[in-house]
Amino acid sequence: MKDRIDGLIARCRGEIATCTCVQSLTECKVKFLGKNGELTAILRGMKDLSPEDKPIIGSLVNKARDELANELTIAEQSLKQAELNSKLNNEKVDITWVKNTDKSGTLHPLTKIQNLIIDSFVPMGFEVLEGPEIETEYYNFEALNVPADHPARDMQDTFYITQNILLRTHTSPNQVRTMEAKKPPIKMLCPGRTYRADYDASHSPVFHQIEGLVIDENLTLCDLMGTLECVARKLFSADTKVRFRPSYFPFTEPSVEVDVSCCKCGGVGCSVCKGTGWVEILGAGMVHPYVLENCGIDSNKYTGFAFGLGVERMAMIKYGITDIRLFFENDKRFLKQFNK
Ligand code: FA5
Repeated sequence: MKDRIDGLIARCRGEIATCTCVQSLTECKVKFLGKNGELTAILRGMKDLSPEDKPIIGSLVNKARDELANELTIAEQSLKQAELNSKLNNEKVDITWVKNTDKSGTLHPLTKIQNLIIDSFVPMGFEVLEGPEIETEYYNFEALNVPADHPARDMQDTFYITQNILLRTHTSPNQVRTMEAKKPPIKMLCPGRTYRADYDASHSPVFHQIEGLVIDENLTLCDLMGTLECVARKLFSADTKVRFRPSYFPFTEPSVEVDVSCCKCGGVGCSVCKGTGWVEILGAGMVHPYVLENCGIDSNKYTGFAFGLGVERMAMIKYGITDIRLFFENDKRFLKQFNK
């Protein structure tokens, strides 16, 4: 019996040594130590041994089982480690790898139009500045000659944060901030996001404006008209007609609204221009003397003009888009069209 046990141990060790994966090791364990394994069969046969042999063989079988179980566990651990090492080597991830899909991002059409507008003004000597989107009532209204009870406040439906803090309804507060910070001559452009409680096909609660301000001696309405005509022709086409309509803004006097001939229909009338042949692009005017004085600028010495231009409106006219909401839906099929 002892020889049988020694033979079993030797065979089991031989098989352990040839196992190359955890699966074959498990099969080896079942074959020798399992419920129907060879060592269990020897244990079962012990009932036929003499009373003297029983404890001797029993101890040999137990010793063989403990030793083989231990060797199987050690072999299993080292095979598992080897399998893990090979997996780690074969499944390396190169986090610096970039897939070349030719699907690089592009500028949003509104960013493109904004850049185009800025590029039309910069050669004329305008510097580009920025201002806060969260404003005080003072900068958004009061300093611009719109006191608390002024009916003009109803022209711009305002998102208030507190009683005195609001989301700016236009970029005009930057006129005041610039005039407070700089001495004339001033020639600035301020692009930025603006907010109003508006929502329909041509009004969005978030939209973009570009403010322009020029302050110097002897400026007149003709300087304003010439500047805007020149830019409108650069942005649309050389034969674009520009129309100035009298208007009202509390912070400019006189005030105008500026229309350009519809570039979709050439002025005949279509859905973009609502059949009129004209589309409004901005509000403008000569800076009101009260505003100059509010900012510490001598209104007897200096005059100036300002304008506020709607970026979405410009993009709609240029691309013939009839619903402003398309700009904000992030539908790639829409955005892709401007990627040429
Ligand atoms: C103003 O906001 C004045 N601050 C403009 C100005 C500046 C006048 C300097 C004089 C001197 P108005 O409310 O008209 O004006 O807006 C200017 C432009 O912003 C409009 O012509 C339009 O193109 C755009 N706009 C206004 N509201 C919205 C809106 N809800 N969605 C999209 N565009 C809008």
